[in-house]
Amino acid sequence: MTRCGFVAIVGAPNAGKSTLLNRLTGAKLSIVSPKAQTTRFRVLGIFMRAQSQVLLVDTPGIFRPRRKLDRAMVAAAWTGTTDADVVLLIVDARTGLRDDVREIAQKLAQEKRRCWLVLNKTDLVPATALLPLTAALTGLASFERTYMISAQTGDGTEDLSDALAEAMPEGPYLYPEDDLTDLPDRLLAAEIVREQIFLQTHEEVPYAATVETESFVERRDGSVRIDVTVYVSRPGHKAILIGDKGSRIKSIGARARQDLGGLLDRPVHLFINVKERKSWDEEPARLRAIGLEDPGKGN
Ligand SMILES: Nc1nc2c(ncn2[C@@H]2O[C@H](COP(=O)(O)OP(=O)(O)OP(=O)(O)O)[C@@H](O)[C@H]2O)c(=O)[nH]1
Ligand SMILES: [Mg+2]
Repeated sequence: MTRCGFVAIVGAPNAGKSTLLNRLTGAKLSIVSPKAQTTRFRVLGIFMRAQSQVLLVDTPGIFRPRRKLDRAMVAAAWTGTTDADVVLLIVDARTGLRDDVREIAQKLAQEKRRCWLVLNKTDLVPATALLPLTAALTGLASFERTYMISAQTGDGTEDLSDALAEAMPEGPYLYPEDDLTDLPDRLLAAEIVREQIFLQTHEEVPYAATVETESFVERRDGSVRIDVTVYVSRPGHKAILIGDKGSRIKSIGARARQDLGGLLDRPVHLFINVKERKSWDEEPARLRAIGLEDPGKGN
């Protein structure tokens, strides 16, 4: 008898959710950066273990949203939990029990979700700090289980994946056994460019940018030509992204091309066009392009 189920990974921004998804699947499916609010939409990652297919859903960090884009991101995070058989609440053990973590735990408790607590980044804190943090968190919601891991080093993650595989309900596999994600290559390409923008620019610049793949053409020689557009919402950001004599955009393109070549397993020709587009983050079409739903009018 096979097992198959959904596991949602939720938590505050920067807790290490995407790092965990990549670790458990053994593939780089979701982009990671040291900056908060890197992930903008749900990313599915699939792993197989002992007759069990685990469908992991990485979600955007949950925070108090302001822009329409932010509201759509947080809505996507909560939607990610609705079909989940298990919700993993990931908490950064170094930053500990902040108000945002408290609010998320309380909301999960209210919704009576089957929830496991995962303390992450244990490589950054002394072991003695973990028990008091666990105690404080377990007072907020009833977690079925608690894991202490480092998504970065892999410490403790094997136990977690064994337990997830066992916890999945009986049923047929929903995806072919060697699938890793349902993310289309076009979206992956845009995300890899956005990851470099998060890694190579600062302050508001990465938050005021979005990336869309305009064309993705396989060539007869086995390579692929990818054209992407970066939209920036603020005047001045275009110049920052392009950099002195084009140096910044060249460096973003070079790293992204290298990563994409590895992920797609073939040579990549990448062309990046930067356009200024005021208020793209309020435009339903721009949100839809990255798989988000328009959250409607709000505060
Ligand atoms: N030292 C250490 N760093 C980690 C660990 N897990 C994640 N990180 C780092 O924490 C930062 C945030 O990781 P992400 O995986 O992007 O976090 P996230 O929760 O997906 O963040 P958002 O998508 O912004 O909500 C990155 O710099 C990671 O390299 C860990 O176990 N140990
Ligand atoms: Mg993320």
